[in-house]
Amino acid sequence: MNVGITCYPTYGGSGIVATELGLELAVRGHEVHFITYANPIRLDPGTPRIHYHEVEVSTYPLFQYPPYCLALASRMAEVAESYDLDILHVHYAIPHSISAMLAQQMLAPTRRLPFITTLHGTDITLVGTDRSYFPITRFSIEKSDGITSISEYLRARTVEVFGVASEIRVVQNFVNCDRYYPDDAKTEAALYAPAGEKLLIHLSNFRPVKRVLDCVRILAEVRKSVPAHLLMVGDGPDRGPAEHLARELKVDRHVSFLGKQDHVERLIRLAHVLLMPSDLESFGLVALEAMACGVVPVATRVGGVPELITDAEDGFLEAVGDIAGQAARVVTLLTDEDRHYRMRKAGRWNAAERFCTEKIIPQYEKYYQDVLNR
Ligand code: GMT
Repeated sequence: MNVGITCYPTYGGSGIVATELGLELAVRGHEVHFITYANPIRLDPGTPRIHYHEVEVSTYPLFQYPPYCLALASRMAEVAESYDLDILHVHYAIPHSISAMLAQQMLAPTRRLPFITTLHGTDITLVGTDRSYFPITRFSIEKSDGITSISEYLRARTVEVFGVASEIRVVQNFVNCDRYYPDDAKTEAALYAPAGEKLLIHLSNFRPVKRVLDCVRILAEVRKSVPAHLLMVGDGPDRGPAEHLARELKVDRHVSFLGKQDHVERLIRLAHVLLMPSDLESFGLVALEAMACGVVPVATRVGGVPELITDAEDGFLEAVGDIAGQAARVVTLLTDEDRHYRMRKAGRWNAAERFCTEKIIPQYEKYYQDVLNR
């Protein structure tokens, strides 16, 4: 199949899923064309059967807001025609599905170009419910030839909020278990924890929904009973406030802010526990990546997270903002080796059995075929 993929190419779960999906499809023999404004972060354009088409957005003095959506639509139509695309798969509803719809209409006189929209979360829960984007988000969903969502929670929420009547196929997030694997010896952990402290890790885009300040508060609480060090991976608006809070709580020596990192799997497997204290997660890809690496997540009981983590079996789920509760779970994991061992094994098993690429990618391939056959 010739598949066109559009996503946000910078750091963020939806772009990561789109990129990893494209790479996996290419391994399975499909020709994959990324149509984005920059090279997606985890994409090596030298990979066989992977093609990258940059969307250039020209600016003119009249354009206070350069019309990216239109430039993208033009490029999608051009690529679809030149490379005989069978299908477009866009990740994140706004504005990608509107551009796909325009490209489809541009080509309608000569060829069919169905498009699938994958909903990732904030496109529905935050952006989509913003009054100015609500009608266009609903319209973009209704006009898609196929819709997938990354969790049952997000499917139900989309139906509830937008009253969408079309089928939404749930295709959950996935992880490549050959790249995300445990390192029980944690050989390089000493780089960050020279005195043998236990390592906690948090990875995100540091947006308010991630509650990164809670990570610092949890560390301060944990350190009252166990020596621990926190790795903060990623960047975004709440990084400054988190650094400030670490100084205020006098734990700044015990937190490393590492910024954006390309090979997160190398860092995740060094840690004992992952912190994901989010206000909302439609799935929580990073918790899945951690589980594949044998790192136990302590997360909040929100959105689609319970579809991934079974409380007290392969991770812990606590209430949003309950610092004492989350810190207590971390302390249990850092002090009870047997428990930690059982839970990290259960997490790896869950990741490999239910969410590995071999299980999930065929679901996308099948869905492409279903949409093409309609
Ligand atoms: O908030 C993020 O982590 C970024 C966001 C995105 O769309 O880039 O992530 C969403 O998509 C991920 C991949 O499908 C999901 O695993 C995340 O749970 C989801 N984030 C939220 O729902 C807040």
